[in-house]
Amino acid sequence: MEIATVRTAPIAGQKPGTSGLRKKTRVFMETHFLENYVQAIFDGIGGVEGKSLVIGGDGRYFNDRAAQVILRMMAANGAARAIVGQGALLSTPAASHLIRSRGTDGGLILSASHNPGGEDADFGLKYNTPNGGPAPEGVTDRIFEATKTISEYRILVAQDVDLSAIGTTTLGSMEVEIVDPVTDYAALMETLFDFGAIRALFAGGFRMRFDAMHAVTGPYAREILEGRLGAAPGTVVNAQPSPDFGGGHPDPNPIWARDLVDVMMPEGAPDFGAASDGDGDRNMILGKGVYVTPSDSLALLAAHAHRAPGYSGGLKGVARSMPTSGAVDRVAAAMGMPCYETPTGWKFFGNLLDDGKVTLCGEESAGTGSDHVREKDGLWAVLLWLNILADTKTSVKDLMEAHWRTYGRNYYSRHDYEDVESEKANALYDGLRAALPSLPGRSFGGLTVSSADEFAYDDPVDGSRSERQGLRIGFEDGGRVVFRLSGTGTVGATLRVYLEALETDPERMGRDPAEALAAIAEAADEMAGIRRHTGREGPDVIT
Ligand code: VG1
Ligand code: CO
Repeated sequence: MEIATVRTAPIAGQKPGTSGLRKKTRVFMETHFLENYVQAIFDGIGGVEGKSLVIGGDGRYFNDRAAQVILRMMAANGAARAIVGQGALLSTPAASHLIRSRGTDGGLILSASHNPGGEDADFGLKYNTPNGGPAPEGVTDRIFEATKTISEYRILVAQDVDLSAIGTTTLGSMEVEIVDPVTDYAALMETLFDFGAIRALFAGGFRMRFDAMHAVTGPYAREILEGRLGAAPGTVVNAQPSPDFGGGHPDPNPIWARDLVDVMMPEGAPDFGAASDGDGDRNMILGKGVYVTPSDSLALLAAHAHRAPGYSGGLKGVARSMPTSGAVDRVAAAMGMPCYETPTGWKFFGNLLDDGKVTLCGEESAGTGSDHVREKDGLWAVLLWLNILADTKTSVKDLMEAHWRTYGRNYYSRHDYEDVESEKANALYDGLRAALPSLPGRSFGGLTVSSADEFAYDDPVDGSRSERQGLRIGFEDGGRVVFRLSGTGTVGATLRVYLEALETDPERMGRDPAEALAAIAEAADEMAGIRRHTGREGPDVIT
C-alpha cells in the first residue's frame, strides 16, 4: 500500500488544555487540522515505529472518521499494532485499563468529554502515556512544540478498516485488533467490588436509576448493572450512545442532568441515582431526596472504601485537586493517611498513583477514581457507592448526614461564567492576581481575608513545578474562594469561582448550601469585581 507524505504547515492554536486538545468539531474537520495534530503527537513522543496504541472514543460526531485517519497515520508511521474498541468506542477509563493491561505504548482517546457533541459542537483528542494516564505537561509541551514546526505528515492511502467486527485484521503492515469495549473493563470491576453483595441488594428490591446521557457509558452500565448485578431492566436510561448526545450536554451535574434530579427528589424516588459524562470518566451521585456534591462523595468514599474487597487493606493516601473542597482532608487527617493537593486535571494524579503514594483521587468536577486505572472513572465510583450501600444497609441520605456529624460539613458550590470575552476575563483575573499580596487583613462582605496566593504545584515524585494553577483566598472563619479560568472550553473564556464554607456545628449542617455560601459569594464578587468586569448579573451554571 502506498504511503503519502503530505506537505503541511503549522496551524496555530494546537495547544493541549486541561485534558487534551478541544476545538469546535468543524475546526477539527478543517484540512490538515487533525492530521497535523496526530503527527505532532507521534513526533512529540519520539515516533510510533514498532509501537502499539489503544484507540477509541466517546462516539461523538466525527469519532468514526477521526479514528480511521489515526489508524492510517499510525500505519504510515510504522506502528506495529492498534487495539481499537469496536465501532471506535471506548470509555476513557476502559481505554486507560486497556493501555495498562495490554502494556501498550499509550493510546489516543477521541473525546471532548462533557462538552456537547455534533458538527456544530465540540471535538477533542488526547494522548495517554503507557501508564494509562493523560500525558503530563512535559509531554504535552513537546507535542505543542511539534505542532509549531510541522512541515509534513504521513498517511496510508487505503480504504477504511471495518471496525464493526471483533477480531484482528491488518492495515498495510500494521495489525488492527478490534475488541469489545466492555468485556475487559467489566472483568476489572468484578475484581474490585463484591458483586454478590450488590446483587443481593438489588434482589432485595433496591431501586436505582442510571442516566448514561446518550453517551459512551450506556453499554458499560447496561452490561454491569442490569446484566451482571441484576438491577431491574430499564435501570439504565439514555443508554444508546449518540453522536450529539441526544442534543444535550453530557455533563453529569444538577443543571444538565436535571431529568435525573427530578426523578430522585420526590417521595417514592429510587434509592440511588447516578449519571456519567460523554466519555464515562465523571459521575454524579444522588440518593432518595438528596444530591451528593462530588467533593462530599470523594470524602465519603475515602471513609468507607475499605468495605469493598479491592480496598479492604485500607488506602495508602488520597489526593484532590486544589479547588476541590477540604472534606476529604478531614477524613485523611482522622484516619491518619496522607492527603495531597494537586492542580486541576487528572494528569497531576498520575505520578502519585504510580509511586504508590495514594489510592483514591478526586476532583470537584465530578471526577473520582483510584489506582485501578490512571483516569477518573464514573462507573467505578457508582459501583463503590453501591458496594458501600450494600455493606452498610444505610440510605445515601443517612450515610451523608452521619459523615457530616463525624467530620464536619464543607458547604461547597462552583459558579461558572461561560463564554466571557477573553479580554474581560483576563482583566478580572490579572487584576485579582496583582491584588493578592494586599488582600490579607482586608474585609469583603463582612469576611476577613486570612490568606491569598496563586497556587503552584511541586510534584513530589518527579520534582516538576506547575505554576499559575488558580488564585485561592482563605477567610478567617475557615471559608475559601478559588478563581480559575477553564482549560477545556472552545469559545471565549469560562471563569470558575469555587466557594467553600466549613461548618462544624451539628445544629447548622442542614442548611441550604446557597444560603450557607451567600456571604462568601458576595465577598468573591466584591474582591474580584465579577459583575463589573463581565457585565453579568450572576453565573451561567451553578453546581
Ligand atoms: C474541567 C474540570 C477539571 C477536569 C477537566 C477534564 O477542566 O474543571 O476538574 O479535570 O474538566 O474533565 P477546566 O479546565 O475546564 O476547569 V473531562 O471529564 O472534561 O475530561
Ligand atoms: Co470526561
